[in-house]
Amino acid sequence: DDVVALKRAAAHAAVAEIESGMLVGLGTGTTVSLAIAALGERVLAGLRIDIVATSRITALQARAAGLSVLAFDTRAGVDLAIDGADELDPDLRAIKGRGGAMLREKIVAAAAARMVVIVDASKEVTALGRGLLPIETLPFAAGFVSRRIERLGAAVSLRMAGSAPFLTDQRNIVLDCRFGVIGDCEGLAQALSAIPGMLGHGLFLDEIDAAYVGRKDGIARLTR
Ligand code: DER
Repeated sequence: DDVVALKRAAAHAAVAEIESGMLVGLGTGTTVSLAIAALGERVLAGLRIDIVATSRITALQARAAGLSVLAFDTRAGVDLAIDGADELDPDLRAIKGRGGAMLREKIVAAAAARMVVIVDASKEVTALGRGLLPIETLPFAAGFVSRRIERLGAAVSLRMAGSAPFLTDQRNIVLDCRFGVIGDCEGLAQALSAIPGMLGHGLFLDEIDAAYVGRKDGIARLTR
């Protein structure tokens, strides 16, 4: 349907930025999956790159597309990170984490010389907080961290996978937090980061350098 076409157009636009010799960090989600397919075609046509993946599923998809997947743990950075988002505001701040790989995505985004987000227009918001804000924490800390987040004003729900809690690749749990529209993003990010056991939150306030947005009237390229 046309959302997939919008995602695909944004994905292709970002993949066009990639040059031979780059180490590219790939996020996780359906838009990144479309970027992986586009990247596979460019590699077949002679592009020489290596990638690092932010999740097992992304690594599998990348290998299946014929890409060279390297381990991230031996590296300090990547040249370019390409990732999706759940919400993107006009200042290129985002909420991420619905795909369950946000902790690794935030590390790779921070390690990237340049981070580009690819979204369809449905992800554009005027202010962050329309949907849920994911938090990754240890199973051990579920009750403690939930209570601390509730005290910050959110309704907190443990993300489930069927009848059991969803587990990330790190075998941690995800708390989906509903704050409502967030007035002070920086303040909330600092308050969340101060909670012991809060391993990662979905507020990406500084990481994103550019975004390709698939809109019905074409691709918008937003930069800071
Ligand atoms: O978790 C994330 O932030 C992912 O990037 C994901 O939510 C992006 O969504 P998509 O499947 O629509 O690309």
